[in-house]
Amino acid sequence: MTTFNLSILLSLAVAVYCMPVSKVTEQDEKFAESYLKKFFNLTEESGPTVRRGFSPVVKNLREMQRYYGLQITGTLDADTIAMMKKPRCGVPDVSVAHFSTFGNNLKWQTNSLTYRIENYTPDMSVAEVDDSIQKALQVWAKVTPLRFTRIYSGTADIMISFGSRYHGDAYPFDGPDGTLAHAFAPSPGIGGDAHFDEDETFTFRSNAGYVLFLVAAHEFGHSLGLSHSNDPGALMYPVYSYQNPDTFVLPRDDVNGIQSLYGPNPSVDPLEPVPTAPTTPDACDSTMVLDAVASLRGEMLFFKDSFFWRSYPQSRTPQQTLITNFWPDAPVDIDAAYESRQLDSVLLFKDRRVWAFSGYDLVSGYPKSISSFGLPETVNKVDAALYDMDTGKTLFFVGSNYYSYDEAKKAMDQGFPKRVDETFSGLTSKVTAAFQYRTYTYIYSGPYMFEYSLRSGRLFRVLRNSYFLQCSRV
Ligand SMILES: [Ca+2]
Ligand SMILES: [Ca+2]
Ligand SMILES: [Ca+2]
Ligand SMILES: [Zn+2]
Ligand SMILES: [Zn+2]
Repeated sequence: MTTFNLSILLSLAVAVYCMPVSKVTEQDEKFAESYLKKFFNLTEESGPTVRRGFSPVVKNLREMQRYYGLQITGTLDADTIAMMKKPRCGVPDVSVAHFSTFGNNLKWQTNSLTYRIENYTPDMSVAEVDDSIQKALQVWAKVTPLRFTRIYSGTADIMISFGSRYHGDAYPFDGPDGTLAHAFAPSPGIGGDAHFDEDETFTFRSNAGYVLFLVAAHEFGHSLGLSHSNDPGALMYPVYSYQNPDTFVLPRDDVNGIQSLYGPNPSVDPLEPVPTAPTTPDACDSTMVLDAVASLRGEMLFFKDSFFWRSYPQSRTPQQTLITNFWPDAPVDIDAAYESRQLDSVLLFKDRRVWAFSGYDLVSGYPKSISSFGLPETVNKVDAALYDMDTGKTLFFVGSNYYSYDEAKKAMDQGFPKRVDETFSGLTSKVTAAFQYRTYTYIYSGPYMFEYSLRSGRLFRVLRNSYFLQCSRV
């Protein structure tokens, strides 16, 4: 019999990129080992190491790093530990593609399912729990023929309960954070059931705890037969991230997953507008226009919609993540970004505002108005920003002009704005993003990237955005 342990690991997200290369403690090693055991099927009786560098731990560690798009080092580096400590669901991460199911077409044989809420959390009112659970099931009902009926006694297909530590199954919870909840794949008995860790603080819609609706909608995906997805935009991604429950729309990857099991909803009113399922930006889309690009401590950050890719110099596959997973207070769909050496921060621009983040934290005093840089009131948004390491100046691109800001003097330079094509030859349309990398200046215009030497003004090459943002699809 197959039971699936979906414990959710939630823990404080520690700063990832800004962390100095910290020493891995013995505690971290133990933590990592139990993480790999839980989620990457590391078995205890894996036997002695046969070949150096290919011990079961290293193999599982590499698998985990590949799954999350981390740099595949096979060692417990700071990024890997930080990812392991993020709040997540406890179902093992077995898929190497986007959505996945539990295999053998494990699904309910009927479209009419019952659910029962066995007990309540004191964190929320009864009405709020009822509403969260009902809405979480409707997420799936909207896109499938599945229908859910609530019962108040007896055994339902989906039994829902809150409990802490040992709570009657083989998968005890772990106290605050770490595991948030777990659910069981479709089958009689415990199959379909969803358990929530009472040691967490659940909320109706606030980010001051874990939004029950979001956790429950994810767990019900398991109750209905979905396993985890490695699409960072998917509801079935193992790591918890906050979203506003009022505007939540089930992402395309999850819709594809659940419809592969149950088919589409036959009773959709063709006249009723259906919100478009959000899709995750695809590095393999050669027509994609990036929102912004910035360097950060030798890494490259590529922003698009609610996501960014983070590229390590030595890694071939950039890691894609939600912007808010990294910086909960950050805007999405940003206009421009740059790294300020002076502030030791990354600055994100959207409309007339700018945010500065040092590590995971919003720098105090931000967000500010872009006029704090001396940009005129008539500028409604910055199209791109570029920090020039040689001169310590930041260039702000606005329409066909650009401004130069002196980071040390904290003042706009005289003689600006200038026309972009005065300095950057060959650029015929608007600048959409810009950054410097290894002494070259890269100016994006739509899906094209122009490589310059800023000092000589010489244009070297015209490239596609796939030059740095590599498409990893085989
Ligand atoms: Ca059941
Ligand atoms: Ca927990
Ligand atoms: Ca832009
Ligand atoms: Zn899960
Ligand atoms: Zn349980």
